[in-house]
Amino acid sequence: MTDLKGKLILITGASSGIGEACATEFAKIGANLLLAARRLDRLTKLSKELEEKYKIKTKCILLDVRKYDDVKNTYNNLNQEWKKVDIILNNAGLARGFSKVYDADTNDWEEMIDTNVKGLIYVTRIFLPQMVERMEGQIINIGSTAGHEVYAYGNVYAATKFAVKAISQAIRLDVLDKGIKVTSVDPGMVITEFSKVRFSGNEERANKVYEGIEPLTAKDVADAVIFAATRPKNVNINQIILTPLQQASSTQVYRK
Ligand code: NDP
Ligand code: 8X3
Repeated sequence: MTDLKGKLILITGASSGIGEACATEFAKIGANLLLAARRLDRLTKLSKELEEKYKIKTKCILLDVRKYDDVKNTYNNLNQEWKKVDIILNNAGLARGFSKVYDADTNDWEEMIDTNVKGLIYVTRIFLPQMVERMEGQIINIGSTAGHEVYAYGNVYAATKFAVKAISQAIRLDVLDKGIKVTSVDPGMVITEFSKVRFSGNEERANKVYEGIEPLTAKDVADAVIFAATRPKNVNINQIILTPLQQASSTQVYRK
C-alpha cells in the first residue's frame, strides 16, 4: 500500500459532497490538502476542522475552475511547497437542468461544459507538468455512470461525463512513460447537493431523485478514491464504477 502521509492532494470542489468527503478521508491518512472551490467560507471551516483533528497542513484556494487565467495565476502564486501536488483530484462539477435538447437553456450547457470538461483540463494542464518533471503522481477524475450510458433529459450532462472518460483514457496515454497514474472514479446516484444544484435549489424535486432508494454517500465514493490512491507503486486502478445496490445502470433503478 502507498503511504500518503505528508503527500499533497489537490481537491477541486472540496466545499461540498464528494470533494469534502475525500478531503476528510485523505486527512485521516495524514495527507496535506490544497482545497479549491468558489465558496471560500466553507473551505476555511473544513480546513480548520481537518487541521485540528488530523494534524495535517491545508491551504484553501478560492478558484473557479472555468477561468483558465485564474487557475494559472493561482498556481504561479503558490510557493514551491504547495506547487508540488502528488494527486490531482478533479472533482468540481455539476449538472444544470433536466430538459430535452430542443427546449433546454443553453446557459446550462455552457456552465456544464465549462466546468466539467474545460475546468478539468485547465486544472490538469496547470498542475500536471510538475508531476511530469518529477516522474510521479496521480490524476483522479470523478466521472459518472452518466459517462457510460446516457439517460433521458441528461443529454449534455452525460456528454460532459463521456468527455471526462475520454480525457482520462487519453491522459493515461500521454503520461504512460512518466510514472503517473490516471484513474477515473465513476459513481451512480450519490446523495450530495448535486440534485439541489441541478434543480436550482428546488429541494422537493431534488429529494424525489433519491425516493425509494438508498443512494451512495459521499463517503462511499471517497472510499473508492482512497483505494485507488493507496495501491502499490506498480498498480494503476484505471476505473472504478460504483452504484447504489438498487441501481444497475444510468437507466435501471429499483425503487421500493
Ligand atoms: P456537490 O454539488 O455537493 O459538489 C460540487 C462541488 O463542485 C462543490 O464543491 C462546488 O463548489 C464545486 N464546483 C462547482 N462548480 C465549480 C467551479 N466552477 N469551480 C470550482 N468548483 C466548482 O455535488 P457532488 O459532490 O455530487 O459532485 C462532485 C462531482 O461528482 C461532480 O463532478 C459530479 O458531476 C460528480 N458526480 C456526482 C454524482 C451524484 O449523484 N451526486 C454521481 C456521479 C458523479 P463551489 O460551489 O463552492 O465552487
Ligand atoms: C450523477 C449521476 O445519474 O444523477 O453523475 O446523472 S446521475
